[in-house]
Amino acid sequence: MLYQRSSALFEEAQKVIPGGVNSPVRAFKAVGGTPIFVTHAKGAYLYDVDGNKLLDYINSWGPMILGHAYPKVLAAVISKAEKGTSFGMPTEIETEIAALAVSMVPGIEKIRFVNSGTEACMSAIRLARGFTGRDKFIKFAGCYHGHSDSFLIQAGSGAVTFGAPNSPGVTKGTAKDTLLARYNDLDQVREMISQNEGEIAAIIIEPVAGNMGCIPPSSGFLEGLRTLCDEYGILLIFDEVMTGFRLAKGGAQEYYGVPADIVTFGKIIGGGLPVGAFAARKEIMNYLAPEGPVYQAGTLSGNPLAMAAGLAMLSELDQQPSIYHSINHKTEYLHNGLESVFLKKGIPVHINRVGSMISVHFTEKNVIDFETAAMAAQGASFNRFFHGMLNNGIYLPPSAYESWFICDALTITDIDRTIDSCEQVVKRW
Ligand code: HOZ
Repeated sequence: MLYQRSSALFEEAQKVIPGGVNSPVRAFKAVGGTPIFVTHAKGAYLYDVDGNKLLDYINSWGPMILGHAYPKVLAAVISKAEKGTSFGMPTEIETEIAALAVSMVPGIEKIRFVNSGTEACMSAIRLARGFTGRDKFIKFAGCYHGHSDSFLIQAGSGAVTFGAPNSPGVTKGTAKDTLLARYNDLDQVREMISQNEGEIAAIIIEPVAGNMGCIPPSSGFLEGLRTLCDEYGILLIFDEVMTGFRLAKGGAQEYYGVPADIVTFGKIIGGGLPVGAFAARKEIMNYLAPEGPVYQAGTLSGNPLAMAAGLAMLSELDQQPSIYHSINHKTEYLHNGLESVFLKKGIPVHINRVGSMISVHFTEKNVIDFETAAMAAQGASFNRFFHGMLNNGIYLPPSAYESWFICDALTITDIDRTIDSCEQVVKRW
């Protein structure tokens, strides 16, 4: 495949945009080569400026559960846009989508819309601190909760892809209140809590980690966190930016049957438009301004176009729960197909999968936390695999530290082609 026009556009972009991109992972620095400039997308496919057609396994990093340019989502956005694009005043549709989200997600009674997952997580921590009157929180190495200062401590996703999990610009004062634990290590969390008793406001976690590849919680881990939080008066925050409305209507809380105190959402709740949200029971949410003392605000929060897209997609998921069976089945089919290709060739891989999230780790060991994910990401295997697949028109996340996301527009024929492509790539391994 040729990427001449993408190359030229990348050159131009670098003159006026740092690194030529507006989010680091897109730059292909981790895998090498030229980032691909997209013109449009439909269903499971992306179309680029060089006329290439690519099968998409990132789906805008998660939100395109139904595929790109889904007709009902498009129609909702277009008809809203004709009536004005932003008012900074309340609109009826905000209550409609809030009520729908509250009906779909267990344990939440009120929800506040913001503009991104970063904002949602940052606000959730502030709310937890305000509610408990405590300053510290626990996060897990390799989990990524957006780029607000206190989360950029051993962060996953782009931060670790480029070897900067602790960003300059985060002050020591800020960093001291972020306690760092190993994913899937309940004993360490227990110890940390006892060393900081009465000081920890919250534990924030991606219930399925998706920013160090896909890593499932080990059996009993989420339940154990719940118990510890109850015991010590700590709020449990599930960052469901990737898992919310994707693993199940009610996200990871429903999928694992473990309730959180605060849940955060991102791109998915806006159907792919710039939206985030955080939600909890009334007792907690009523701490938020203007009802309570914890401040949070934004002109574009609850933006009508974003709410229209989110409402259209959530309604579709609510009315057609068979979608979950379908995307999970497709992901399992992909998992089995890829695994048998690698196995036949004797290439050591561990494929992690939960629902419609999946990632291939080139390693003999189970990938259960940041350390094992980082070990698997070393070496050239992922990059070779990425470029081999790309040459065959299959677009995977351009980093070993990112989960792949399956959309329902993907067909079994598409997946068979993906597995065939994998077979061709490993033939030349
Ligand atoms: N860090 C995001 C995924 N985990 C990537 C965002 C983007 O480049 O769009």
